[in-house]
Amino acid sequence: MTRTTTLIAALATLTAVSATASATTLAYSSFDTGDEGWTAQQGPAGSPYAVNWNPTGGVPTGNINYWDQTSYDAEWFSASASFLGGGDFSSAVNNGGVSFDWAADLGSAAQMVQIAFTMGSNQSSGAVLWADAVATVDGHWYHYDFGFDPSTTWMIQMVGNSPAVATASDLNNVLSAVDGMFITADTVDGMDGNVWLDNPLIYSVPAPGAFALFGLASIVGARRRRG
Ligand SMILES: [Ca+2]
Ligand SMILES: [Ca+2]
Repeated sequence: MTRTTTLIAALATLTAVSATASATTLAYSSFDTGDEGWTAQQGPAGSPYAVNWNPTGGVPTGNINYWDQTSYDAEWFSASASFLGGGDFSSAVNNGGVSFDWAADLGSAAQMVQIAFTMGSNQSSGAVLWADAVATVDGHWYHYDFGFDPSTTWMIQMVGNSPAVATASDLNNVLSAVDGMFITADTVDGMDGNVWLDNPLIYSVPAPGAFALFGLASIVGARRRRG
């Protein structure tokens, strides 16, 4: 029994190390010490509004919050320039995605939460790439994760064109030159709804390395030799 317990503990440690080592953070905001320059705005060219920073609450703590203050306009959380960095996230296409923790206290019966990326948003060659997920609206935190691959239906609209389902080539194109990232911050226009955001993350996941498997084999081998 002692041996089994020890082995399970070793496996748990190995799994934790493996998970930590395998995901590469390309962009991240914890909101643990401030709003990190995020705002809320009516899309790429819209007016920015300040968001509230909450030092407590969140996942596990520190988050930003937007309260819908304008009628008839939808607002999105808008990523800061420092979050976007150079704007090249193409290494995560077919190999990563974007995730965040999100909460809302007011919404429709089939509320959607949307994530959108813009490229060259003020140029004739610009594009918007977006995806939606059905949201749970009960004031509690939920985690949303959108893979940069066919597991998520990404839509694209190039300037002057109709929306279309995005191809891998489209994902590569936009995600190599991102100049804006937007997440739903207003669920019901003109009503007193609150939306909260924490842990926006763009990540890539390298193919599972042989190292973790090798380590596992070594542990099992060592146990067997001792037995
Ligand atoms: Ca946080
Ligand atoms: Ca509004």
